[in-house]
Amino acid sequence: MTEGSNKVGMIGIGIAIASIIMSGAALAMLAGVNTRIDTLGSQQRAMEVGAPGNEQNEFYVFTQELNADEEKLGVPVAVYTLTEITVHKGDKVTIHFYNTAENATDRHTFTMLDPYKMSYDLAGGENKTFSFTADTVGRFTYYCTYDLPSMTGQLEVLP
Ligand SMILES: [Cu+2]
Repeated sequence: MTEGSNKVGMIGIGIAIASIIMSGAALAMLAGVNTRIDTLGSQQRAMEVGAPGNEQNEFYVFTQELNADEEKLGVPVAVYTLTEITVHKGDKVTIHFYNTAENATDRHTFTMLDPYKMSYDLAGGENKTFSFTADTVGRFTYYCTYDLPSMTGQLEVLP
């Protein structure tokens, strides 16, 4: 919950995030290195295309404060830059999680409940890389314990 000085940069990013929310197509494009597959099966899977320099199933998640008055809105205005992560069962998923806040006291977490139980709690300026195996199919929410109900994302594990 930054009250800091980097608001100018946040306006642009806030607009970008709003655009993403408004455009499902853009969201799908930014969802990670994996192309979203609606139809399942190994033939479809072979069509997945990654971005140059990225390993498959490797994702970068940054924290971001929207340029909005938290008090006035009555809801936390922190979000994750990546709110959809789509992988397949058996994939090794690697996440690079960055708390971009300038003040160390502005903490954010990347937290999931069972079956992907984990919680990484970072001070402002910290980052953490972690991996796990996507061994359970389904849709699972990741969230920040400090900024509920708004700071959430979805991990989708396809068969
Ligand atoms: Cu947070």
